[in-house]
Amino acid sequence: MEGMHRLARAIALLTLPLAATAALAANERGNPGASVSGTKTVAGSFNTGGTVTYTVILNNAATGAQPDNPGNEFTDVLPAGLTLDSAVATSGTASATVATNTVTWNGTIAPLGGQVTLTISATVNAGAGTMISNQGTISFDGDGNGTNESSTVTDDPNVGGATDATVFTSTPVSLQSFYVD
Ligand SMILES: [Ca+2]
Ligand SMILES: [Ca+2]
Repeated sequence: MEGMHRLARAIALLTLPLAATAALAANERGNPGASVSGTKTVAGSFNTGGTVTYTVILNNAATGAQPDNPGNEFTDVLPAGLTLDSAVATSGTASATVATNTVTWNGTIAPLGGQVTLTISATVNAGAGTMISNQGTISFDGDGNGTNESSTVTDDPNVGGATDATVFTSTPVSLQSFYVD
């Protein structure tokens, strides 16, 4: 019996510090994780040769901050009917790689409703009547461990679903005055 007690105590002495160490590690990590979603709208001149502006708003609804982790937190490859001109952001770093028609963003987003707004400008190069559909990809750290393991896509808030692409149809140049009036 005495031997059993000693064994039990030895195991307890071994196990307790391990549990304490694990709890400490979780505390030190400290980030409960982010949950980032994004909306994307488009405005401008939809005729061939016209300039359109996409507004992307990234929002972090969770209690954990989104850190600037390895890799892009946002990526948007514009479709062939558009030529990328520029991209800017209200915080972090937006990059416009014209050669690949790709916008990327890196940065942090505060918890509980923190936002960053990206403004992307592009020129319509498709002929009239072309449906131009575009959706950005968001990468975020849902478990707060320093890597972006989670992803979602942007949503057009003017369309009913949760993750709708943002779509417009290019118009003939001659119709522009009609639409402006
Ligand atoms: Ca990053
Ligand atoms: Ca993670």
